[in-house]
Amino acid sequence: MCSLIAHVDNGKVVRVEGDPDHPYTAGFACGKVNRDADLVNSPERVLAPLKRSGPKGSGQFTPITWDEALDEITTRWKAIIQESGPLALLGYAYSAHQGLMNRGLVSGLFHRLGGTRLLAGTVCDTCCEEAWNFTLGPVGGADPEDVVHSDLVISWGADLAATNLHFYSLVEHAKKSRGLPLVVIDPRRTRSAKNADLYLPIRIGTDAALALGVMHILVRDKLVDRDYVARHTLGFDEVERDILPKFPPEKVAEITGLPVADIEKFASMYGKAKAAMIRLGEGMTRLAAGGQALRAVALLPGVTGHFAVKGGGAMLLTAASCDLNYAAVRRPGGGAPVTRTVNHLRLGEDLLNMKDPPIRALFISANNPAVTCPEVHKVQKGLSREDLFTVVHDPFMTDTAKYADIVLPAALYLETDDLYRAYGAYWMQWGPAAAKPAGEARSNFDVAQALAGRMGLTDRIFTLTPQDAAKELFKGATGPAAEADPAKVFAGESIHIKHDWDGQPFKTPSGKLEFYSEQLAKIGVSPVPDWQPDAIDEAEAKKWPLRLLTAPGYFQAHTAYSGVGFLRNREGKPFCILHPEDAQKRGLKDGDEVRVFNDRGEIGLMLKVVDEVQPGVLLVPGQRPTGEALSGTINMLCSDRFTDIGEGATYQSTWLDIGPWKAASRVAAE
Ligand SMILES: Nc1nc2c(c(=O)[nH]1)N[C@H]1C(S)=C(S)[C@@H](COP(=O)(O)OP(=O)(O)OC[C@H]3O[C@@H](n4cnc5c(=O)[nH]c(N)nc54)[C@H](O)[C@@H]3O)O[C@H]1N2
Ligand SMILES: Nc1nc2c(c(=O)[nH]1)N[C@H]1C(S)=C(S)[C@@H](COP(=O)(O)OP(=O)(O)OC[C@H]3O[C@@H](n4cnc5c(=O)[nH]c(N)nc54)[C@H](O)[C@@H]3O)O[C@H]1N2
Ligand SMILES: [Mo]
Repeated sequence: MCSLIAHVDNGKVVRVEGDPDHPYTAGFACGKVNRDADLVNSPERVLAPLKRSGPKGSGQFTPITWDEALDEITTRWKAIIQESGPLALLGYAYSAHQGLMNRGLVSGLFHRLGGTRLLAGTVCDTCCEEAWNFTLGPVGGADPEDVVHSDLVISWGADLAATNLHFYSLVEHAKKSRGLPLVVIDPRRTRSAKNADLYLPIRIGTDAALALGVMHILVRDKLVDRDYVARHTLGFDEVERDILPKFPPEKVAEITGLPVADIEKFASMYGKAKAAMIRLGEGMTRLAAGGQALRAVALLPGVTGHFAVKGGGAMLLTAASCDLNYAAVRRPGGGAPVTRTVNHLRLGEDLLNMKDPPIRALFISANNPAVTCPEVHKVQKGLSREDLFTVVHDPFMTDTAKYADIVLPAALYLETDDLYRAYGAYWMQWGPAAAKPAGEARSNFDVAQALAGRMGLTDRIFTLTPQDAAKELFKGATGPAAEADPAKVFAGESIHIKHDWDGQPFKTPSGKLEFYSEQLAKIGVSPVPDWQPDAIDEAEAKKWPLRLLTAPGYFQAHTAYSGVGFLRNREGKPFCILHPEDAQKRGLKDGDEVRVFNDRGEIGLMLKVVDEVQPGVLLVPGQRPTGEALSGTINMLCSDRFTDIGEGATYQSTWLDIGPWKAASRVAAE
């Protein structure tokens, strides 16, 4: 998360830039955030509350006042609670507003109402996060700014140029000034890969095999730090004895599709480095065995002892090391009321099939599941239920909002006061509103408080200003976050929140890096890292010739920037990327309109033919709204199956095929 400066003229945000005085943001922002003035001022924003006036999904609405909207919502909720109990309510709120108040208090509202609880984040990072927690415990990884001390950087399934520009810029600088080598491991030849000293175009879903193959070579070549292993890790002996013999270089080459020479080269670079930093991305975990992949890679610095060295180790996320008293906002009233859960990625399934009681009232905030959730056909069907009362709070008329009974206009982050703590770096900062909300838009925080008041909730948190509410987070905070001086924070100072560095800490049950995890054994997952083909994946692969690769768009992050015409055009009409060999086989060429299909349905996209991916892979960057594509959206083809760890999304366990678009229209016409 970046530290930004918003320039304001006459009450209007006219320009947004990276703060030049911030050590990590260093005066620049990415291509998307640079356009955030266009986002707040977008002519496409919803400016007043709306009530549905046509069939669900039609997008026909008439404006109403806030009082009418809030009264209708709370009257309906009270009636539903009376008839079916609070479990008939679901607050489906996510992270588009990264502020701790505007994200947290919406959850706090539904917690306090005793609604069905959302297991949030399974669409994104629960698989990688839980796999990390089983391995290192709930702690942040290496400080990205310590890369100045690294002698090797590995971008493992992270497209740095797209999603981590500030880290990438430090890497590029070190590359130029002192020849810091960069290794990129990614099925897509990303922008970062083009700049790498070694690029490994790994087969999707085989990262665990590569990591175990590297360990095999480290053992063979006596590059294991036996002292570190003995003192700080648990279970390496078992891995060495039972698992590593299965992964000699030739076998790993067969599994991963990489040449033996490159595997040897990579292992040797890694084993000989003194401070290698692995930047882990989430992409490799969004498939059936994603958790094991993350674990195997995150264990590598334990074999070489790089976890003990400044500039070495691994970094997935950092937020777990910021122990604020989040419960003050997210769980007012304390404890967990009797509840049940809906998994974030199973919205469609649960809207259709949950019983006793069924979900009857749905509040969606800062989330666009009709595009970003797998099994979109099910999501659409669930949202179309006539007996479901849906409220959507969003700055834009999204695909999801079109299904709402009531749409509430949301303020954007530049229009709200909030406290931010980064999740890709160790910084915290207060971000005051730069402008008044557009039209009648109101913030998530504000709406949660208004609804709480009308529902008769009297907890203090629902009456505080955002700043006073944020102060509650520091009461009962622990660790470095507790040392932050709230006075400085609220004066706008950026606070660095990392401990003085003394090697990567581990917060597992053993207090060590767990090659062997008893906790995993208990839930029936292999307690040691391993790679095996997945039976369902293999069956799908026999039916369909192509595997889906999903990666971030450079100018569109999910759908949050689809309200900015400039960025939409820069990204271009929703497209997919196919290797020339696969295109030729099907008589397809660059620029064609194509039909992408599997058992779940078909969508229409533009085709780019480039060798950015290997044969057998179809890359669809980002998730784009249905109105922008030729037809449909990629998640119509993705299943809602869970990952091995963390019940996360498996977008990349999707197989499909591609053909000319005309054929599809002909079939439809017949
Ligand atoms: N520009 C931009 N920035 C974003 C976002 C965006 O959509 N656009 N989204 C934001 C969000 S919500 C998130 S969670 C983060 C995610 O940020 P990242 O973790 O960096 O992104 P991922 O989507 O996980 O994809 C990273 C890379 O993983 C690769 N990958 C896919 N499968 C595999 C595999 O099996 N093995 C390996 N080694 N690599 C694989 C993809 O090709 C891709 O290049 O980014 C955030 N920032
Ligand atoms: N196929 C496939 N699907 C994926 C992924 C993938 O890699 N492949 N990635 C997954 C990942 S990592 C994630 S995180 C999810 C993201 O999925 P979503 O959470 O649905 O993300 P967005 O599409 O950005 O939708 C956020 C919505 O919030 C709105 N918004 C912005 N600011 C505010 C605010 O302050 N308040 C309110 N109320 N609304 C606001 C935006 O207008 C937008 O409509 O998608 C997941 N879906
Ligand atoms: Mo995400």
